[in-house]
Amino acid sequence: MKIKNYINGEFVNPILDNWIDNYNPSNGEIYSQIPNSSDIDLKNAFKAAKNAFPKWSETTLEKRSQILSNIAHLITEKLPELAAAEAKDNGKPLELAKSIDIPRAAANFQFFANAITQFASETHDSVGLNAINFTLRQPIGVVGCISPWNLPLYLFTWKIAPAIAAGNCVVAKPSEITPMTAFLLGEILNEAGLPKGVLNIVHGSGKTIGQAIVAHSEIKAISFTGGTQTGAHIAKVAAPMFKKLSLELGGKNPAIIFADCNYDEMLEATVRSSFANQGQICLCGSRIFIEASIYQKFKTDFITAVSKLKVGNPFDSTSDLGALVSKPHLEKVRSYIDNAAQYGGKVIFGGNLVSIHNFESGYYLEPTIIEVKDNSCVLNQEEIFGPVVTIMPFNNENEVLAMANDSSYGLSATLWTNDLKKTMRISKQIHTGIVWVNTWLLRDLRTPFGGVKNSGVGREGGLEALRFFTEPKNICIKYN
Ligand code: TXE
Repeated sequence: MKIKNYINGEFVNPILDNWIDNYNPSNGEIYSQIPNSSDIDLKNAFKAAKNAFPKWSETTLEKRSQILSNIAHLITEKLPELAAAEAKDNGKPLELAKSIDIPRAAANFQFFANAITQFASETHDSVGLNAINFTLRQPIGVVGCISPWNLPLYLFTWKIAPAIAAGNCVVAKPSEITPMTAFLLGEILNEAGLPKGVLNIVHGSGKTIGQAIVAHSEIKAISFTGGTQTGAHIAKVAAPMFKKLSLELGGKNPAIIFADCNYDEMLEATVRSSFANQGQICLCGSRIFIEASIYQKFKTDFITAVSKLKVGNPFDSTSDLGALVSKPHLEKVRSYIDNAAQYGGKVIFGGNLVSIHNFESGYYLEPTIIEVKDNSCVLNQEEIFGPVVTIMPFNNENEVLAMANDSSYGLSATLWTNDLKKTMRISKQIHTGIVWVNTWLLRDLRTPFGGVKNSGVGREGGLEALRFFTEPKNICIKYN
């Protein structure tokens, strides 16, 4: 099967007829091909977007909102088909795709369908000067959206929905590792009545078509989610052109567990925050710090709980963990486990490949717990991005705060305590963009989302996303 580019509302082959193999991680087989798009394909996609912009940017908010709502409804209608495609393409459990990925993709469109009707701008009355200022929030024009493989449709739509809601036209590129649901979205866009050219989807490798989108002189804003190194490279290319940039990058998120927390809730959530989606979520808590007085108990209970997780083929409804996304990624994750001792860690649970009956060539790995002694070790400093967490004890609040902040990343933190003062002190002092207290991954789409330090720049979510995808213009009128 061949996936096609979606340009100007039509499905087209790459002009140079170059293709990339697409793997099914659950069994290691090539099951489709995707366009290895070139500059020529980008030229066509850009042209379609540019042509569509004057009309789309002047389309009423009600009409835009209606179309986004249509898209949301169609995604919901086609949930079984989209979830199955996501599980096959990514390796994640089908149940997870059904309950999280696809519903969230629909929610992204529905949220911004509503949000755009409430997006207002400011006026400033220059009292005593007989002048009034008002600020327009105008769409930027053609913008670029580049998304990763861990939550394919979920993150792709998280960018696209606010971009088009705000009146922009888009050239978007999903990850070449998980292109399928973005491809299926094209059909939905047509059915929903999105005018031709408003959203164009080009497939291919980051180094060619991704790079070309970022380097395109007339694509004025880039929203990117992916690895920190790629983000740094994108910033380097885009900065001299003064593009607007929103970069959502990696994380090495601390989970801080105090003895005074609600223990059972914490344990259940910590298992999820460690291993959901095979640990391939930028928000997973991968450095777990436990107050010394409950460390031994936690260690025993955590191992017991994790040992109950089932690694299995993604289509088996009893699988808690599916396959990792690709062979190179599996190898990257394994190299941390294999070198754990050298890095000062001790694997206390898991660490082995798993062979699944009838899916023997898939990329399966046990959920893995490594005990470490020092937060400065490689295992606590580098993003592993797989089903691997570290645990270590701490003695007091200052010590754990210092360790939590001793990281080049700053995306999110999870805090488990029932002490309100401690909650406030730590939440204010921790260097992350997001803090969850007594919960994990509870998302309200109105809230700002993003990180500090090497976790990126800019915020998406709610009005922040609409601000990113618009350019403020102040108009000052003098009257006498
Ligand atoms: O991501 P890439 P990779 C982390 C995780 C993972 C590491 C590398 O640690 O192991 O990043 O993953 C496109 N110009 N995260 O290499 O390459 C690429 O085609 C423009 C965290 O798979 O950053 C894809 O569409 N685009 C993360 C997207 O960037 C380029 C999720 C992301 O891929 C490009 C994924 C270029 N030069 C990985 N090079 C998170 N924050 O959730 C690549 N791309």
